[in-house]
Amino acid sequence: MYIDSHTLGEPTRLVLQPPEELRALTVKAGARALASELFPIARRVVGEPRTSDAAVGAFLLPPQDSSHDHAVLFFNDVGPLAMCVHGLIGVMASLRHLGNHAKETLRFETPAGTVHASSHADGSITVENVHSYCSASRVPIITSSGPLLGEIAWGGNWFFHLESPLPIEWEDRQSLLDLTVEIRVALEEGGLTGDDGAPIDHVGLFEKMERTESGLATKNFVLCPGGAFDRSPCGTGSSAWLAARYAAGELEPGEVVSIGSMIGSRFDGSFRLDEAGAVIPRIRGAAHVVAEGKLVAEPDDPYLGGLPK
Ligand code: PYC
Repeated sequence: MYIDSHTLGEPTRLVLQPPEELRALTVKAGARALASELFPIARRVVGEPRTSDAAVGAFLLPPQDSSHDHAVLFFNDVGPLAMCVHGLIGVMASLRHLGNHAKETLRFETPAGTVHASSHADGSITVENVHSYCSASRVPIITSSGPLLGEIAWGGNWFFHLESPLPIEWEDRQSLLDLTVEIRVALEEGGLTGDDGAPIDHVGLFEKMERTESGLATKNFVLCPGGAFDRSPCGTGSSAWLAARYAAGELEPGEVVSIGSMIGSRFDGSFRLDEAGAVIPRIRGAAHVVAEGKLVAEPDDPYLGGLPK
């Protein structure tokens, strides 16, 4: 059985009976398996023609460490994601839909580390994400629009972020997509990676943060690994960006930034510092359940493994 939801426009498909092979594995080993031998199973859950290219899948598993309520493995149509904030907000809304109201805050194992998600009385959900940080700033990159400077940051996935040279508007989505794809190719060709040598598979363009009487605000466009853009303001991307703004001296713990997406939906993003001074982002948003269903795999379906990427 699966439950489909969207978090501020970005779809999540939660699969309640994950493949047996995943149940015995740690989340890190499960993510590795989803990147290799179990990838065809992931492709039967997300991506065209079964769902939209933008959808993120989630397998809910028993935790290995019993101090957690669940383990969760996120993936998209090209492989696993170490963490997904919009996905976790969707999982929380789906659990609520199933009648899981027992605890306000749930603790999840993810390949990126432990995260918490809390339901609020107004229906919104806050994810307290993994320690996020900026690993390099003012990184030059050459594009057909000229040289640009960006930052490499971790928010549960690796991001290259830069101030957008283009307006972040729905009508400009093709130009934004072209530019971010070009940047990702330049990152690959330039051998730029995350600290652990992992590919920087997300690219985010952000509007310069505004400080007005009504508060702090920005807006982003985020290219996801499969080539779709995030319809939500990308929670792991927002986490990485918040950590980078703190590192740049532009933001203080507890300040709330309204972070907008391409479609006008908004997360509230803030962070606290832990005992070691590390940035722990908090992303608040809302999700809606849109469908329940059962996946069927007909052996003669030529597109069981999805459409070519
Ligand atoms: O919200 O973290 C997120 C996310 C990652 C990829 C798509 N959404």
